[in-house]
Amino acid sequence: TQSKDWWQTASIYQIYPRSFKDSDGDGIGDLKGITQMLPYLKEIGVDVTWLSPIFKSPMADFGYDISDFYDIQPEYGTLKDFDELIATAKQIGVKVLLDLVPNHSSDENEWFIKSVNKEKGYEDYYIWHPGYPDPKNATNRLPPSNWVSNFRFSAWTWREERQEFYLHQFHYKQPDLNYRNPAVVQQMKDVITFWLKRGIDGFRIDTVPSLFEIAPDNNGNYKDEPLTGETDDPDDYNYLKHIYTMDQPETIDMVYQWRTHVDQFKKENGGDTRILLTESYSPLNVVMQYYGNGTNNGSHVPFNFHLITELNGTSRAPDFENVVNTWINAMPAGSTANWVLGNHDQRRVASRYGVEKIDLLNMLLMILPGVAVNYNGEEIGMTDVWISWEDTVDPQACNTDPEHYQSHSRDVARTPFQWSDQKNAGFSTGSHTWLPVGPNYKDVNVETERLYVRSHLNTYKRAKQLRRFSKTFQDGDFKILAINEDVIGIRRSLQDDNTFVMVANVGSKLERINLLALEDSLNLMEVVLSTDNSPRRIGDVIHPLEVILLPNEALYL
Ligand code: TEU
Repeated sequence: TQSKDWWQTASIYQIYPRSFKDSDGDGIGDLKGITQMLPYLKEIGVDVTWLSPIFKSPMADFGYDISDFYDIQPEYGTLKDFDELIATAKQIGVKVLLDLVPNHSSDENEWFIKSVNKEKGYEDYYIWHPGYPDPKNATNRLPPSNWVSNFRFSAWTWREERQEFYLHQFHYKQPDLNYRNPAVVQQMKDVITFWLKRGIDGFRIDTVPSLFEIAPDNNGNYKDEPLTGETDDPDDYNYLKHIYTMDQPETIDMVYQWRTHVDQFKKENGGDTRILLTESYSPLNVVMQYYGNGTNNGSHVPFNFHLITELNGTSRAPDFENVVNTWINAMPAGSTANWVLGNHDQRRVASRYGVEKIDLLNMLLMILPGVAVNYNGEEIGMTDVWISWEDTVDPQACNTDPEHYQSHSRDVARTPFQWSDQKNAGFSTGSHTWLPVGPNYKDVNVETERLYVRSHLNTYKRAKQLRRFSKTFQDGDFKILAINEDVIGIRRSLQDDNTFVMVANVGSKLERINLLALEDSLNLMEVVLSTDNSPRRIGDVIHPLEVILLPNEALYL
């Protein structure tokens, strides 16, 4: 088999910088903290990390509202700290991806301020519209359309100075850039070049489906979106079917242009392939177009969120098999699969599936073919942290009320990383952390889990090592062994190399399975890895005629 490019078997570890490691005691994570912890990434076998936004920002959406795309948020450090981070990462062999947030900027970005003031060249940098007179109130104006923001309320906000509304698909402090303006398209390419020159290996691209909205008609009017009927609350994002604000045809082409741009950068500057990861929760047929269309290449990794959106703790083995097959069968020929277990917008995987399934899931992630994507904390089994209304800072939750915020809050998965059983879980020496530390940090933390042979951390590490060093894990054929409703079976095999079988009991009762009935070629099998609840030890030999599995137990054989 042809050897794969570095990213095709990568497992990518997302760092949420604000919560990873605080080096200066202000209760907020920073770049020096990340640099200091790069050896930890190496220790657990991570060779690619994606950093959520580290750019200058008033933090209305914790960095997804950028006021200067060419500078670092002072709380996080300086460009010099960034260069040091990259230099250290290169030294120890960790690739670094940054978050590109092209859809919007902060309202405090100088581009927006210039646009508000209609400065030459910036008039159409954002999406402006005068709206309509209010028949009921002469001093009021009505917004251009019924469009709703992801974080509740109208997607249009009135700007007094300009006497016009601007569009924002997220917070009102995140005005949408206008991609029908070539100057904006060029500006974002310049941003890409700037960071590539500083030595990064690619980008995760934020909220791709919202890049373009439908253009106004010949009379300058925007179409209203139709109602879903799901809710009668017109401020709720789910009130509307987002057919004019999401996944417009121009968006796919923009991704292809960015791919050309990073490929061109490599041609001119050499080095390894720079990659693009795209974030979209769009329907499968749309996500597949991000890969490319045969003529144009697109995203290397159009995120596959199905492990998040389609499955949970009650899913049966055929549900898992279905999710895996669906993606693999839909992929264009020659592309690489990817699997995302969690991220900073979702409840923690240990809470979605139940913490007793964390090892099983990390093992599943590592044996699936293609790119694996983990969110920091999943390797130690961090769980959602309950946050009071008073402590809530996520704008998506703050825009609701004390009765409803919990189902909207993303704070629960963004609390400080749990390094040790010391003060603030070893995250910060400060007197206060920006979000509270999870109450289980005395047990669930890196230092403690290092000490036990059987811990989430050590299971993760070992699974990760197999992925890094085994040719079969990287290049082997992939086959699902349909066993029963409760047991997932996966086989990876490569000619002249080891065959690996994973069996995982996602059900709630003890299972006895006969692997020989499925694969007559299997001999006595050695346990290569087991979940922390397993009575099996690495090196135990078992007979494929009867493999016994406890609930939530998984084995690599
Ligand atoms: O999220 C985009 C996105 O699809 C959101 O609607 C997401 O599904 C929602 O937050 C889940 O509750 C990206 C970022 O990942 C998110 O953190 C940002 O808030 C958002 O873009 C705006 O930049």
